[in-house]
Amino acid sequence: MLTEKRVHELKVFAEEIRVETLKIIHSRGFGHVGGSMSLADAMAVLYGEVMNVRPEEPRWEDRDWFVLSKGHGGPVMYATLGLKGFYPVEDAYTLNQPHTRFPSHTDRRMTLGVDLTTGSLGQGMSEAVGAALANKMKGKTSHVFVTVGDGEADEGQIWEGAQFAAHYKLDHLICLIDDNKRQLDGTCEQVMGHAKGIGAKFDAFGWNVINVADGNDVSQIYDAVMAAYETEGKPTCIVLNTIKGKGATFAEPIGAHSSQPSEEEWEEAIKAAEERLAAVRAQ
Ligand SMILES: Cc1ncc(C[n+]2csc(CCOP(=O)(O)OP(=O)(O)O)c2C)c(N)n1
Repeated sequence: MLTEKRVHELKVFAEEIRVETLKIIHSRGFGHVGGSMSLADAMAVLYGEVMNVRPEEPRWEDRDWFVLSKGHGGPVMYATLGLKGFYPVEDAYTLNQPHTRFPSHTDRRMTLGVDLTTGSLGQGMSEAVGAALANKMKGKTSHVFVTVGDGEADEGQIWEGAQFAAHYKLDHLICLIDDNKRQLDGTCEQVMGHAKGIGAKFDAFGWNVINVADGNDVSQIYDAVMAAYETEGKPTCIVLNTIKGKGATFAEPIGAHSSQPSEEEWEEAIKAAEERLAAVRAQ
């Protein structure tokens, strides 16, 4: 279990990630705010506590890998990696602009700390499965984390990867579902429902499944990852019950996917996020 002090530090880290995510997207004026902000707490736990990475040596052989299969959430990854020290976070205030190293969707050739390239939904799952199999064949004990959107889980490629991972008993593969209930065109229920739920599907595919009641709570996320570490012989899927746009004043109330707010709305949102960061720091 995490100490109270660590929980506090991770909460602060999550709010720092939110502030920077907003500033990064603001530098372009528009982008995927909703699906970036819902993941901030998971990113804080992974990069703030759990993952073994070396910012000074991004391609270190024994690192834990992270694959943002929902590659449109690039900004939350850039904020996290910047705050972690892979590069000055301000470098990412060039999001998706000419000559940037920070494209809207994550690209391993462009950004330090990005392990695999994503953006075509579903593909990151296959990539993560391949990385986990390669690690296993090399006898490595490092973990591969992959984040999949609940809308992204409509892709057939997710389920080919899921079947493969269970068959090859990839117990060092951990998939986090950002179950924020919305995708591009509306709610997941409207567009393509998951019948008995995404967790039930992964269970049927032979995975260990852990449901996290509050997927924006760092302690609950951490406990789930620790339970996944204990699981042998099968991969784990952690279903994070999250809020799309969490912490972005213009996006959270409507669960917006992509946002292009006015300059006044941007200023209001960044101010609110900075105030929340200060409040969490003072707790
Ligand atoms: C193969 C493919 N089809 C369509 C898209 C366009 N697209 C980008 S994001 C998105 C919705 C994804 O929804 P979800 O996975 O729920 O993302 P989140 O709500 O977590 O941001 C779509 C359809 C894409 N990137 N790749």
